Amino acid sequence: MSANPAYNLSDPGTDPFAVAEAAAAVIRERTEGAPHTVALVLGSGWGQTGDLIGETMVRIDNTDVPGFGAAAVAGHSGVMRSVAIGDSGRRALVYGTRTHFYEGRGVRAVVHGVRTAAALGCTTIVITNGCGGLRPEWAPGTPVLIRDHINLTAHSPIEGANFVDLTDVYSPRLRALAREVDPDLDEGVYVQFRGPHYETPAEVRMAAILGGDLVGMSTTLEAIAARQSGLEVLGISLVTNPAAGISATPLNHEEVLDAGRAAAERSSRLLAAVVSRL
Ligand code: 8IG
Repeated sequence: MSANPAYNLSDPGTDPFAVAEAAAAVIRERTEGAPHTVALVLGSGWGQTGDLIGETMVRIDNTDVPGFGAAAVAGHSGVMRSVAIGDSGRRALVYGTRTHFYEGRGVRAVVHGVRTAAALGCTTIVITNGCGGLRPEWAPGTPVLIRDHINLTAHSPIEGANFVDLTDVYSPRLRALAREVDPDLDEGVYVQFRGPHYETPAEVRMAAILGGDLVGMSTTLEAIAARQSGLEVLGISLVTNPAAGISATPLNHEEVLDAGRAAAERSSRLLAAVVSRL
């Protein structure tokens, strides 16, 4: 189905919102019209959240859904799941993987999951990531609420003269709700770099001067698209490493993955508790 040329997001003649509608139609059919109220994009370290929210009712291969490619990174799941939110009768759509801007497949592919969630009828999107931390007190494994962002990709998911307000991208209401679940949660400003390389120490110092607290390679483009579609956004980062130059040792992808795994349970529990209260 995703091979249908009408659903090719990289063709400028394609309407990305029409592809999102087609994707939502497939998900609706596979889930027999179940009411999805929230979608979650699970980044590094957040993978257990789906199981903690509730029972997985339906699994759908990304390749069966218009506009979704197969997983680009080995070990990332190319499957989306419809998960029961406890026994509320509501469902969460849980994406096991995301398209990163650095993959070069275009911004439309990066935000397609967000637009599909909106087309499906979700009113909230939870965007998570693993990232580098600029505050030395954030040990690897610390979850941090995203208060605001700085988009250093020099791109936007919005096409044409469409001036979307970004005053409160990361919902103050949802941040307050998360802090009810965990009053110790810190907040920070997330800076998206293009990647896929990590920053130099000078770039990390720049991010700090600009007002950043967290550095990563995702999230901001997705959050902008979410606001365009009217979704309420909750953003949470898992600090998996001190950003380059913040600690004395160089970054190592294996260490980053280990820290994510070690912290996964606490952060995933926290997020599942927040979703149950949405
Ligand atoms: I996990 O230190 C993870 N992702 N840009 N910098 C950037 N992305 C990251 C980092 C980091 N850690």
